[in-house]
Amino acid sequence: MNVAASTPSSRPASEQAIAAMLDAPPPRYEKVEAALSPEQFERFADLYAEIHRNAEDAVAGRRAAMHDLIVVPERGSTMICRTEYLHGSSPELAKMIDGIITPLIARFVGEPVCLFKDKCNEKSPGGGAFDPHQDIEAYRHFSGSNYFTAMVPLDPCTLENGCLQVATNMEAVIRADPSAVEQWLGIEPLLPAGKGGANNGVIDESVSSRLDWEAVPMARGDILIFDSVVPHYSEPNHSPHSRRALFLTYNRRSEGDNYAYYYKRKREDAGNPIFHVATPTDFDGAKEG
Ligand SMILES: O=C(O)CCC(=O)C(=O)O
Ligand SMILES: [Fe+2]
Repeated sequence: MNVAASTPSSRPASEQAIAAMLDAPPPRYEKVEAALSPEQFERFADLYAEIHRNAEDAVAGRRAAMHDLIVVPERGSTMICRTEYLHGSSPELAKMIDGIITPLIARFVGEPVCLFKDKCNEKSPGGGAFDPHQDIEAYRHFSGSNYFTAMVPLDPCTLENGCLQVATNMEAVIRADPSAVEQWLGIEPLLPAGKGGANNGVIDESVSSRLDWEAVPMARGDILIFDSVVPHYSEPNHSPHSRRALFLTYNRRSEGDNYAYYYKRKREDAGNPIFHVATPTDFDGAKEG
């Protein structure tokens, strides 16, 4: 991947712009309770159940996955831990995403947005922990300066099954100790993190230990919007049931429509560490993201 030098996020920001951001950080996450009506929630759940059945058939070799759906099984098993390219695979789900999720993200960002990537993390019992990371680590090689994700749980997210935990004090930590930032991507801070291998993208303990974390339990119909800079992690699923959640990630429309390009690059170069950030399954010895 050879596009980093030309991305907007690689241009340096002025010290004043960085100081202004640290003084008045943008809202980096927002939980919208009951964002979906019960009918809308059921429709998302039914459409995803169909995708899941198709993914199971593909893993069992009964048929090819529909429309280039990406299916990631647990290592050494036929259990599915993640599916991707949902919008590209299911016109019905695409309609729901475009009609309901895209306007929510555009309101949060304050301008029109484009879908960048999408997936469902199925988070099986006993597994699925994500170490502390910033999603921008995986996306900064593309043209967006920031990215915004809607987490749409298909099962309630609880402390027991590994709900998301988000950092609440990143800017305060940086103000107290500017050396906590490894690199500025425009005005966005990239924290020091593992490079390559199993810890790729995992925020160094020296910084993550100073972050305060807020657990975000969620009910059916709630949506969590979070940007790609806010550090987050999740614990393993200690419940006996899967914790499925859709993650629909957008960038500002003014920064390009990269969904097709992202998946083209990912399919061509699936072993590249930029696609494997702080995530719980193995792929060619690296983690799969
Ligand atoms: O599924 C989770 O609990 C966290 C997912 C996440 O942070 C990611 O996929 O980047
Ligand atoms: Fe993440």
